[in-house]
Amino acid sequence: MQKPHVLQITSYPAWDQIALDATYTMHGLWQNPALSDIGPQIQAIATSGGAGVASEIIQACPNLKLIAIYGVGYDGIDLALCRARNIQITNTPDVLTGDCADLAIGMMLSLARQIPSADQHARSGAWQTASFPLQRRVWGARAGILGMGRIGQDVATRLAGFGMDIAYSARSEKALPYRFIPDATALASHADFLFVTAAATPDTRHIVNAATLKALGADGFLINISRAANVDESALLDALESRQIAGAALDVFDAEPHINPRFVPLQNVLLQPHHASATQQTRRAMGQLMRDNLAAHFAGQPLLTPVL
Ligand code: 8YV
Repeated sequence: MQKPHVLQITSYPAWDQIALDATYTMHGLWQNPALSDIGPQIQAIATSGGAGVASEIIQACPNLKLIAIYGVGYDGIDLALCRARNIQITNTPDVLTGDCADLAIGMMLSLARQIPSADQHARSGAWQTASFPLQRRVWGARAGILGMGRIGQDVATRLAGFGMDIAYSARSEKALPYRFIPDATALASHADFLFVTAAATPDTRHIVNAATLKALGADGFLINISRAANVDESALLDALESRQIAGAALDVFDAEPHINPRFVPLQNVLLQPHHASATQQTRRAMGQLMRDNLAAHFAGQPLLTPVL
């Protein structure tokens, strides 16, 4: 039997690639396949949350029926186009929730307690002549969570262990033991630590902007593990440079993997390479779920985790 043709947008760990190659004829986009030739053969696309799929690629594949995402975010895909073309989409929710929440907590602690600089202080010998400066206490502080989906809720559960006063914004109030503050700027005024965990949609674009940052204030920290589009990056850079906010910890950037050079000299920012879900265990589970969705599709079975 002929193996189905699958267009692959990004690279995967070897264990996934071996399994995909065994089952499908994979066409890596980075190998510059002539889409005008192979486009009509492509029945599915495998991509990642960050990479998505450009609409021109979808248009070049007239027989495309499924886009399987290795990741939870589907903001990089034109949903209206897929709906109109009857193309289904799957993602990998749940399996990555705990890792994303773990990194958010790690980023909060690293930023507030300046753990990377403290390491440098001990490592460099600077400790022999000077104590490390006093830092900001985390436990008991006020947290704001912008976006109370699975990841936001897992962040909240962890923050409760730090005795934090937790509030959140979401499209609607949820049956949760935290204060609901619908407006993002009002949430920022409440927060010492503002976590951005919302899925990126046209409605959330730059939901953290100059006004939100002003409300967060000189003692407030921003932690973004969602998508760069949720934050107005140039307003954030202005706020960090002028110390209008205390600091930011970021896992996502407008031009990632390129980082705006204005971030580099800032001491009040912690920079992370979009790796919230990047543990061995979670990436294995994400790869398995993506492949299970592909397999279900080609077997004519219900998809495990459909978005569309
Ligand atoms: C991954 C993500 O970085 O889940 C998402 O939407 O952005 C991340 O978990 C990505 O999908 C894997 O490369």
